[in-house]
Amino acid sequence: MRARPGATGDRAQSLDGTWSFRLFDSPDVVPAESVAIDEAGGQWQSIAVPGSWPVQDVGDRPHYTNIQMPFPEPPPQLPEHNPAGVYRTTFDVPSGWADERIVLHIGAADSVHGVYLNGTFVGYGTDARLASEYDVTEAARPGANVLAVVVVRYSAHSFVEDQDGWWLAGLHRSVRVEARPRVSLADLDARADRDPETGVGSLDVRATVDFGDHGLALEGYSVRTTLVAADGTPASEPRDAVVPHLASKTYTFSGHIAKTRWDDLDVEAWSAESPTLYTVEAQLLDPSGAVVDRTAVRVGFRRVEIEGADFLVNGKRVWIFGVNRHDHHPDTGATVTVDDMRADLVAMRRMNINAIRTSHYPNDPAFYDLCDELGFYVVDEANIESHAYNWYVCGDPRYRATWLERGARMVARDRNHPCVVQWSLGNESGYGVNHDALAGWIRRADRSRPVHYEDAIRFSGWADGGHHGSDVVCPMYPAIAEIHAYGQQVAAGEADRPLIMCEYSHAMGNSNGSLADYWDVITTTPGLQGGFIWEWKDHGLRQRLDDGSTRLAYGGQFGDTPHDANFVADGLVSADVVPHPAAAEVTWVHRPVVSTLVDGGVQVTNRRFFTGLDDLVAGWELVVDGVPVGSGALDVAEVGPGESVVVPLPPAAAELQPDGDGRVLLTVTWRTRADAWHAPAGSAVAWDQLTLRDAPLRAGGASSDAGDLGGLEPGTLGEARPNVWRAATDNDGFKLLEDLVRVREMGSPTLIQWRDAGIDTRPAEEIVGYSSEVVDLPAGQEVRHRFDVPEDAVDLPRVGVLLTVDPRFDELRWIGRGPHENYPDRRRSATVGSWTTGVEASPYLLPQEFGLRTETTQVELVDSSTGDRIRFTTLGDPFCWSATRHTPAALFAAVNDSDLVDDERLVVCLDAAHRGVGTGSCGPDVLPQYRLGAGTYELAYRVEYLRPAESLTGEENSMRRGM
Ligand code: IPT
Repeated sequence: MRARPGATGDRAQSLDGTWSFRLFDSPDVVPAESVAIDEAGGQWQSIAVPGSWPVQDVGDRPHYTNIQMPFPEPPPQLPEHNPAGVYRTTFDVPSGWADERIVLHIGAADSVHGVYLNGTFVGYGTDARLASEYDVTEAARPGANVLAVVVVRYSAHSFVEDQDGWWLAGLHRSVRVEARPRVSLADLDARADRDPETGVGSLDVRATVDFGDHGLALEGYSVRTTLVAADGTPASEPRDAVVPHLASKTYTFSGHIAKTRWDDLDVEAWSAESPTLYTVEAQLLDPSGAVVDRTAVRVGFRRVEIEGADFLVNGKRVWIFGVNRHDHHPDTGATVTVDDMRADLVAMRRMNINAIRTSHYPNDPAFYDLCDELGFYVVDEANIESHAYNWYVCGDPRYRATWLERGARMVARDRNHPCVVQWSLGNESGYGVNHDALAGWIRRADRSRPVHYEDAIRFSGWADGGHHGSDVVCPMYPAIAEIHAYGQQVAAGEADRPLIMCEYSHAMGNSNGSLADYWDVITTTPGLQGGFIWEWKDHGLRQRLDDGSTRLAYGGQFGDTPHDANFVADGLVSADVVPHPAAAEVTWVHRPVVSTLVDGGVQVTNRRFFTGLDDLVAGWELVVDGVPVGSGALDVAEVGPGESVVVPLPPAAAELQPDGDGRVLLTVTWRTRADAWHAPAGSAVAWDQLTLRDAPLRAGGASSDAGDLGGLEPGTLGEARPNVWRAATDNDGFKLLEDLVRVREMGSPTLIQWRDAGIDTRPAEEIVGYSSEVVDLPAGQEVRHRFDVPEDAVDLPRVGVLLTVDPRFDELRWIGRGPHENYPDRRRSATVGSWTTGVEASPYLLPQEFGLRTETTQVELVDSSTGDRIRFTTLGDPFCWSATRHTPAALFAAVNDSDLVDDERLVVCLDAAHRGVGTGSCGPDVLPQYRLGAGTYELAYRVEYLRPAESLTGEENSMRRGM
């Protein structure tokens, strides 16, 4: 494995495309003739390379497991049924390659593979997420060549590839052949550094020369190296370095490595905010001075280091706004294109994400190029996860070399990328001698980056344990109280490593509760710098059903067993990269500008570390009791990195009296000034809603000349019945995996407790005390519901009513938190305002509660074709509500969103209180302050029926006058 890029132009030939393929039940029954030069018959199919075969309909299916292995045999034994695929293709060796070495590059094959060229066995590769290269010069022939690759689904290596994801198989990354000179630049290791104090850059280039068949090095070769800026201008004079050779001093000879160093470079720094790249060009010169090989790698000048308990990039304690990412595509499985990867990064930057952990293996090589260019910090993770045999394999000497090879080959491939800021030893593999061996190797090979490994600190202690295995404290799914306590240890001098959560805020279904609460603590506690949300994307795989329709499927839906169902669908975005509602909260929590209210105006703080805010423009909006009453541009002078400035309040806001009735809010929004690679001009990247007058939200008065419910057709508006059930979220408990919860104590037991108490089936009146009062008004009704939640029914999902409405009401307008779905513990991104939406479809792959809006004083159900409206206005506290086409019972009964059918009615829930969502599917359950305790709850509202003549604007104006 090497960092030197592959050959291009007429020195390379891509073998990607359609190959022939045959599937066998096991490698033992693969006939020798299937890899022979003249293949003898049999049923061959066509298959795409690169591609995962289980998503190509060739007779083997995808299989999903999380921790458990897909088969029962212990390491290193394998199941009898172990599909093996034989891939065949042909290619021509051009006549111009006659004097060259010919190398076959297999981008990645899952699990292991053997290679036959023209019937000759040329090698065997064992890492499903790194390339294997074979020198096939001997086996290749001028003209036509027959290549056969046997790929085996499971191998002894599967026990260290037990990541939480689909077991796919096949040649899932690109394959090519290339010509290399007989004497060549085997590798280029370019170490770029920049002193953050002085701004002076240095570059250390080590070019390794391969003398091929010549054995002992030839004399007189040299390497000429030049640094080139992004615009193509030279950033240094070329320098020549002699390639050492084995003369008399074998004792001091350290390899055919030509070393060149610059210590005084005037270069710009690379960071995720300002990803300036340079190119190192290298030429290999023979003794006559002729160029016999050349290559180029990109570098970025930056320094990462740990100082005290701070992880520094260019001297700054940056925030890690991170996410865990797999290479996944709903149609092609593990095969992703550059466009797919770019689409991920675009959607990530829209959420202000600046860091990625390549969970849990080295990603496609092109991914790192994109991260270098676009600006992301990467924790690069070795392809090692022995989760099912957590404590066994990591100490097994039979796997020692595997550990080293996987980690060392990753470092060898990715070391030149400025985006890589930490090396990870892998994921969830216990902590054993094999880990320390790899950590030792990495620390010697690359002193410029810290080592990261979660289980080292999990089992040996955050403050003082696992130092051999991890330079950072990188726990998964800790409680807020735990990370806070660690920060206290840092403050007390009892701990000295930065804490960056390797996984947190599990995005499974309706989730990411308390994300903002995490960040309240992270930004105010020493030693804490952020973390990586689990995870970026749902791993749904598109599946064609018998009726011709398609759905995104999860574990078990291919008939795969054993499986872990929808635990594979836990992303911030769907498999098709459609953001889930929590994306807005993620964007807000990571926002690059924070606006707060201070004496004298609005304080604007630039949370970036290296760049100003010139690319953004600010605007303000004044909101009184949820109704916008004015807006404009906010004039903010230059705000340097990390700086704050105070700007005066807009006059309209400054004129307001601090005392008085009605809540007055000022929303400050920062938008992109021009089109950027990640978003068009005008996209909101940061916002804050500031409270100018902290009075209770008032609701609008009764509509003056309308509101006669008698005007509604009978049956339009159903009766409001008490309701304490919500279609359980994945965080409430796994409806498809109850055994996992009961036996393995994974996920949250709350759903089981609810079901045991019959909360999903019994009438709400049996669970809580309930009474209601309805007063008919000349216009509409006043309705008051009272709920008494007894001590033994605590932790209810919700307390409120459910009513159904004629489905012709298809638009929703409200005054409250929005515009996106929000819950009590995931709503800081949702501002109080006046919003409109259509009736939304379920956003989650596994149907569950969705669509709530909190802190609402008024909601209208609108018939968009006639303009008719049914309006609910609070008579007391603001309420929560949702209006969807599904009852909680129907959502709970459905197992895939493709099963959902629209209800005949619009299903409206009005809640006095609603439980938070938390992250209990993997991590802390809902915090106490977002749960529903025992006691009395009231929900009171006026309900009116309005016809089109009474325009909302008129009433908004009357509310404004009442200010
Ligand atoms: C942990 C894994 O690291 C990750 O791959 C994924 O499984 C995630 O959490 C849950 O979705 S495993 C968990 C048992 C802590």
